[in-house]
Amino acid sequence: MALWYDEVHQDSSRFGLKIESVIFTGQSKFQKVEIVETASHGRALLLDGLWMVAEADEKTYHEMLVHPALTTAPSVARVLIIGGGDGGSAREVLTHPGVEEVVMVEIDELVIDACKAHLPSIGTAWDSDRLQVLCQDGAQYVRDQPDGSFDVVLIDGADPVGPAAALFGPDFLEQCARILKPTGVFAAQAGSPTLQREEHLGLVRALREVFPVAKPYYGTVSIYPGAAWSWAYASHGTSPKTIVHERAQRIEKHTDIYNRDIHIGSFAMPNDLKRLLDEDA
Ligand code: SPD
Repeated sequence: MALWYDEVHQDSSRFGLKIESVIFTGQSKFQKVEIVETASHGRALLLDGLWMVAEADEKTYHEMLVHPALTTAPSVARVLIIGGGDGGSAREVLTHPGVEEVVMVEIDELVIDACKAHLPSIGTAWDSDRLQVLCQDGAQYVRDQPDGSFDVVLIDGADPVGPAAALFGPDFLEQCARILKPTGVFAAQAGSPTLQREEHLGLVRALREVFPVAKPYYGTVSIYPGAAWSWAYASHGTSPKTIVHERAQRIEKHTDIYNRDIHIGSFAMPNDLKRLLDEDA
């Protein structure tokens, strides 16, 4: 009898993958952590039964979270990642030689330990001497940082339920704006523009309350609800379209998804979302 794991989304839709074997299962004080071998997507991580990352499409997610910010921020010396316990975002950030220090703050040590042990293809930069990993509450960490202390802040959290819910609220976003340098760039995963439309719009609107520049951008991640996915870019003035070409050109040599055409195109919006966000349509 074949084993299937389904993510049930808001009691109205589900996405399932056939499982070849369960590699790891554990319970932290925050959530259930599982790593499975799937029939179609390689190894995958689930938190509380929700698909977080799979080897087959993690680059569509991590490259698009990281590189629009890292190719447009005027300086990328100090980068903060909140969440990101599988190590994929840190790996992509560290491909930029201008990055001097990455601080990654993941609340759940079990996620890091399980991913280090069982998803080594994703977290390939754990040993970098430019990476500092902290296991603590990311929201509290951000509150404790001085003004203007990071060039880039990336939010690589789960969806806004459970431990990641605090990462979508106005208080947290205000704190992120405060710890960014004046030219700094913020980027976050921003949910499904179809199946999580209210959460997606809510995050963009909340960002617009605290940042002069706040733009959603779009792509696909096949294991996430609806497969259509989004991220949000925000800054005190830096534009997502002002690409530092020398930096982008260098990373395009190794990226599977990201390139400058994808970068610019991902900021195109369908008319219905433009109208809902009061943009000209
Ligand atoms: N629907 C799940 C969205 C999860 C986004 N972050 C996943 C972490 C990958 N590093």
